[in-house]
Amino acid sequence: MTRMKFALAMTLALLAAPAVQAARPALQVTGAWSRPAVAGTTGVGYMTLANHGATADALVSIASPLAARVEMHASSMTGGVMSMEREDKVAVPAGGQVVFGPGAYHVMLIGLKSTLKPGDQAPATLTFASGAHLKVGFLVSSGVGPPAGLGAKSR
Ligand SMILES: [Cu+2]
Repeated sequence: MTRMKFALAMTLALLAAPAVQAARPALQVTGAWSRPAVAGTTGVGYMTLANHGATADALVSIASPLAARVEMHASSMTGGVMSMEREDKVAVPAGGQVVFGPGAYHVMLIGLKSTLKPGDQAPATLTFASGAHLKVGFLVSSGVGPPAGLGAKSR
């Protein structure tokens, strides 16, 4: 009887373990959105990137089947002029988060192979310095702001 209860408890523990891990991965993307853009032009992507793990990581590359090339950019204001620069990597501190939003870090989908229409999901794969990969879908808004109800933090 006791032996059987133990076996059952072990089975339940083993079944539960992967579910717990899947519910809270170390790296997580939330509020990923994009703006409408015509094929052949450049699209933009915004998101919040969180690192729940105890080890610092960095986003080092992004690829999308919808774009010829994807870059990480940082916007900055210098002398009243907004400019942007390509970043080779974006650090995501342990237990911290990085916000990609208008006027800050953003993802550039260069050479769009198809038009991004409101309601579309632009798929991309994020690659981190640790070797981790994350799949993300940038939900295309109907205007300049994030899609309604997305809960994207755009700052
Ligand atoms: Cu840019």
